[in-house]
Amino acid sequence: MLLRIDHVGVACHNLEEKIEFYESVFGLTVVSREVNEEQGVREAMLHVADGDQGASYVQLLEPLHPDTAVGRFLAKRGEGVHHIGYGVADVTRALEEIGAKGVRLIDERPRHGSMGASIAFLHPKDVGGVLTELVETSRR
Ligand code: V0V
Ligand code: CO
Repeated sequence: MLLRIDHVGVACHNLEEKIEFYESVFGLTVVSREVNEEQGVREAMLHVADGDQGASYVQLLEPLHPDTAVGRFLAKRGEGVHHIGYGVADVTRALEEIGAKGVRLIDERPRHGSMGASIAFLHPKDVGGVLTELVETSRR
């Protein structure tokens, strides 16, 4: 069901500073920047590699407000890995299959994600403490 790791989401206080860090230390390139009001984030995707099933990225996340998912995470845990996003062929179908196994779905239906993807989150408490995102890449 999981095709690949699409991205690793990293929470940070200052997006521009972290972009500069990943560019200068790892030589990564920003391929997309977006403000996602629904998710409460300003985010950037940095391309890591291409594979048979698609590309993989680091997603840097800065909260739009303290009272958001990433804002609360930063207050509680500080900067670091926030979630893992796995590529799936069909996010609606994956949600049905995973939900039927008793894993709590944060999103019952897909939301808008970075670069036109359809995304949905699974509750970290049911995935061994890992906030898990399903990503169906845009066909465009
Ligand atoms: C919170 N918890 C986490 C966690 N965030 N555990 C692992 N990884 C995380 N990232 C734990 C937290 O320590 C608490 O456990 C418990 O979950 C409840 O957390 P809370 O502090 O009450 O925080 P809430 O109210 O923010 O709820 C947590 C969830 C929330 C995961 C339900 O953050 C959420 O709905 N996240 C999904 C949306 C999201 O993260 N969007 C930002 C990325 P204890 O302390 O009680 O044991 S947007 C994105 O990736 C996009 C757009 C994209 O890829 O395209
Ligand atoms: Co993400």
